[in-house]
Amino acid sequence: MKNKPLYLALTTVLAISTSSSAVQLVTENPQATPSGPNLPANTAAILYDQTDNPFGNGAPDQDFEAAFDAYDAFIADDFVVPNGYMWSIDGVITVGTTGGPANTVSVWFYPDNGGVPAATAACTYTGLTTFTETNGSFTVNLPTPCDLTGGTYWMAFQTQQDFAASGQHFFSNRATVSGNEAVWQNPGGGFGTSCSTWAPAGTVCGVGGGNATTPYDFLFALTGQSVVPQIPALNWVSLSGLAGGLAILSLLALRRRKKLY
Ligand SMILES: [Ca+2]
Ligand SMILES: [Ca+2]
Repeated sequence: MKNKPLYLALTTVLAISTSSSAVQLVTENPQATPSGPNLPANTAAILYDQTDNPFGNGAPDQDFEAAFDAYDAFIADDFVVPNGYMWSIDGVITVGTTGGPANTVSVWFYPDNGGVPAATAACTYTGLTTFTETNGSFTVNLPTPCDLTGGTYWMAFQTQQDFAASGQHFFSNRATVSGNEAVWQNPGGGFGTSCSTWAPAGTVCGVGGGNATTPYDFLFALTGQSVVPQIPALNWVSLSGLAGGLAILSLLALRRRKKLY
């Protein structure tokens, strides 16, 4: 008991130290209440929405400055484009919490590979500044749409903000799981989890307040247009061209037969 005040004093000194080796980055943000989501008034523009049932926690999804590169992490969650349709995605709405504003954000759309994102993205948008932020929740406008045909895809997301200036950013969790459980990765291993590649965020990586039994998703929505790809209509010019071609082929076949007899 005698040593306790000294121990407390030492931990206080370590906690307030500004050297990068003493800073403790964390894998969850349980106290924070997210702002948003900032869904557009035009509901016809919303292609996909899983911004309901907040879990009350969040996982790190941040590209830190060089001193903390080992902590760079990504989140991803899945959605389904119905067969027979093409989604032209022009925006992403996210819900999160943060210590300060982001410099840029990055968005990727990956095809599915057995319940995790595939190795190669279908669309990549890095270092975007085309967004509005409300305390860690983003409305991102993609500079060019991402066109996806029917199938399962993953939206991956990362903010870029320096810990020294803006602390940590966390992507807020959703208690309900749609499709696959959301995934997370920390390639540099700074957070000390087993997830150097994509793995279920809650039940495997244990970030965002997750544990071994409770899966969760992330809160996000997609905007854009859903279209049914059309086969080009035949017009009179193409029809008459086709008829002319068939007539010439028939004539040639007839002449060939006459020569044979
Ligand atoms: Ca970094
Ligand atoms: Ca999901």
